[in-house]
Amino acid sequence: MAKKNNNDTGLSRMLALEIARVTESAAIAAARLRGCGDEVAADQAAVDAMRKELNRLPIRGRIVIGEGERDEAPMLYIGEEVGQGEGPEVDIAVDPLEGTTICAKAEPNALAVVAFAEKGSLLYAPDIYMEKIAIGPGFQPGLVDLDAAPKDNLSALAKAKGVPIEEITACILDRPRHAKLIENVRKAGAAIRLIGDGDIAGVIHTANADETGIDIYMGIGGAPEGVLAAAALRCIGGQIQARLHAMSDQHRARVAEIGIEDIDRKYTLEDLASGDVLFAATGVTSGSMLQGVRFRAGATRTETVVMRAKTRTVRWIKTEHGAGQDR
Ligand code: VTB
Repeated sequence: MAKKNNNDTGLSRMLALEIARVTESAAIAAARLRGCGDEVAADQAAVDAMRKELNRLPIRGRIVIGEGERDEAPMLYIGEEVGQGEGPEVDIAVDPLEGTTICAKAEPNALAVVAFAEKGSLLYAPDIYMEKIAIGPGFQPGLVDLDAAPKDNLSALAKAKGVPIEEITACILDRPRHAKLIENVRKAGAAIRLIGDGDIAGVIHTANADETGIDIYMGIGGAPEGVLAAAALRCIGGQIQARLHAMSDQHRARVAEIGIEDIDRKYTLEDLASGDVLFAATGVTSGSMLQGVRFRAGATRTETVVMRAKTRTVRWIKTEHGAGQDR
């Protein structure tokens, strides 16, 4: 019998380990500047470190979700080619420092995040807002819906879980634009975990409600973050629905420019991220999902989660980076 070749479809298995170096490196660079009050410097350090590590990989990578357009972001801009220029073609979504503000204040849950996907399988989302609703795995498809009233979504979820609405917790970004949503969720009787930033983690938390205490993610956050969160859900299970949310004519023009014809389209999980996907996140500051970077004499410790859609493998990697490393 022919030997099974694990590399014949999807992404190379080797990348599942290599990808951890990419987020570890970005997280360490950002963590050196945590609590310094300088969001731009921490973000730049993460971008530089992530780009350096991506360029070491044996891939023909292309940034599809990045730091911005070429004219506004000199590094990891959309369309930039990374990697050594040989090997598989990989579409890459990056958020070198998810939660720049929380990192600047040394608050919990800042992450370095990246996703690798087969070419053409991530939504090329513009850098505008996106409405999102997400729940964990094990529920009937379509249980919650962006167009349903918050009360109806919460009661459907509570019923499916076999608990009263009062035992459901929704995660929502603490923003003035969510005033009505927050009011409606509270009126329905559910609890709200308000977060300052970091809706990638907010969505991922729904996949493990028993531990995180978060049953549902609701609200408007960044569209790039929506694609990255979907990449993670493809690996760990769960549902997400999303829709672009333009706040200005400039946003609408940007959507048209990148070839999206129907701005009101409701995206499913598979529309946001399909095929084989690898997702990695390293904690910059400690949070409910990952421990942050810890600097000790002689060694720096990181904690990373790496997930793969094809096999649904989830690896938790604790790394000690010795002092002698070439970084
Ligand atoms: C969210 C949040 C991110 O952007 O996506 C948010 O999760 C959306 O933008 O951490 P606003 O801050 O304008 O609400 C981030 O804060 C990253 O910038």
